[in-house]
Amino acid sequence: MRQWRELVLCGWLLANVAAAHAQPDANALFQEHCASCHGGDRFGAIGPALLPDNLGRLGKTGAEAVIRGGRAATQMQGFADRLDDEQIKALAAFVYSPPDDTPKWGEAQIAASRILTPAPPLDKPAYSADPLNLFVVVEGGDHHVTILDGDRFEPIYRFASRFALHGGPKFTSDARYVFFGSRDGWVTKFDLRALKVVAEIRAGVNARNIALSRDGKHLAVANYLPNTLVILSAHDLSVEKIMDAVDGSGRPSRISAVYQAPDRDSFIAALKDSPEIWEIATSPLAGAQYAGFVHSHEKAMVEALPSSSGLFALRRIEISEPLDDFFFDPGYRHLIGASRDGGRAIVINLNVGREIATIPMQGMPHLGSGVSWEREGRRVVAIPHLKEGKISVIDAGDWKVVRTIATAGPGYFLRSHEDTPYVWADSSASPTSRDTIQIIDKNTLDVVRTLRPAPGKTTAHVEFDRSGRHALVSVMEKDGALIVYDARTFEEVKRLPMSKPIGKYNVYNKITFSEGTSH
Ligand code: DHE
Repeated sequence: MRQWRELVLCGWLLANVAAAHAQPDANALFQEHCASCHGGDRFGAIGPALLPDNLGRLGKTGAEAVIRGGRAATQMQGFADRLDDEQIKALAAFVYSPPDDTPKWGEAQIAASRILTPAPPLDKPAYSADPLNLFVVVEGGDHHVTILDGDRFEPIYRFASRFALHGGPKFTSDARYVFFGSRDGWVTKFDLRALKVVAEIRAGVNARNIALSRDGKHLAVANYLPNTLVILSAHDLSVEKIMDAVDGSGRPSRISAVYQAPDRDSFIAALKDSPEIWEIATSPLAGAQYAGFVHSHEKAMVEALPSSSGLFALRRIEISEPLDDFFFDPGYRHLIGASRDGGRAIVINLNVGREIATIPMQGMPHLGSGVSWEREGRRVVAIPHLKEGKISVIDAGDWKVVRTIATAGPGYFLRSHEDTPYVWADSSASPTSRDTIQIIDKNTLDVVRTLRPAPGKTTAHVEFDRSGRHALVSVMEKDGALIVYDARTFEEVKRLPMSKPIGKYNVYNKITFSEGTSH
């Protein structure tokens, strides 16, 4: 009897020790604690999608910190009182694992997500500031957007955005509306006159960015998940077309970004996994011309979609390798894309649909951040590098490197304006000088001033006001700031506290497609 009791006790002890060392069931924990906000499939609900691509740079340690302590100013509460360290680690690893199923996010799901909240009619703006000199500031720290008066540098409105907006917002040419895209695929239409969100829709599960057609009628959304390019009506965000991202030989691909090419009346999309670029007509006339643009061997690749009218006709441009991150010359005749290995840039003439030059550019050029101007009678393009402390200045006529300017460190963004003699550059990709902004003379190409607005803090992304007289710089930290500089004297004019202001966009510079800013 005693022996039998000892055996039972021993078995009980062993089972408990084993249980104590068993790996926590991350999926069960997720369903219990997270699914109600983030969706049982992790594709997002009232909370953001929790998939590796959506979480991006947060990292597993960052994810653990959020699960443990929550996220300030959001509904995300901390779980430190309910979950132990091992369970938190298991959950962080789980959200960084690929999903079992490819998300189904087709027309029905997209359409069902649409929310319309029209603003009452207004004759004039709900504020006294110059509507063309507003800044739209995306604050990534607590996922808000601030609308800033660009003359007084005072916030006039602040609202909660979707989680993790990415890429530049896109403005209608009359400055009335601005569109935002989030990494979770949400598109938001905001009325800049009424200061109100008027429509939202979720166009994908993991999106990259958005683009608006020249006539302001169509909005394209580039998706990683699923592999689609979604075209929405810019009027009410209803679905106009879903294009499966499949290359000319039938292989599926992610779309890494979509750009507006107003002078061509088209969208240009980069395929992430295929050596192919898409041009999609945003007017019937542009689409009808595609057959004329291409060489005879390319004709078969021009697909008239969805009708003979030519609207949304697709033109495939075959290239030698997949390219990311595009810069377009003024007029949108040429596109420059970065090679994956970061060692060169490739120039494509969009009219003839073929590569015309290769520019050796070591150190991962960040072409999307290029700016251009006239220098000594020639158009030049300046490009920062993400892996080397330098800026390449290229002649846009012969595609030769005119000068390589040494900087304090690798950086993300460049900015200028027609009415300033300078280009402003950051070194935010540098571990040692990420707090440094350098100002370069557009004529001599010399660095004329180095600023450290907030020593030790990541400082990046500049945007000029409408007149080019002020430059606004972001201290990209949670307890960050927007700093207004006099663009002639480089003196600080004002410092506004903000929550990681990752980007700011001046309405006038955007709608006029200023050569000194991104499009
Ligand atoms: Fe961006 C624009 C791609 C990481 C902030 N970023 C863009 C665009 C592309 C791009 C293709 C142009 C789209 C547009 O404006 O319509 N970004 C990528 C990446 O592939 C990369 C390296 C990795 C990724 O996770 O996607 C990347 N980007 C970042 C960041 O980590 C940044 C600094 C902070 C963040 O919150 O994501 C960041 N990207 C930005 C900003 C713009 C942008 C602020 C708009 C710049 C502008 O002035 O227009």
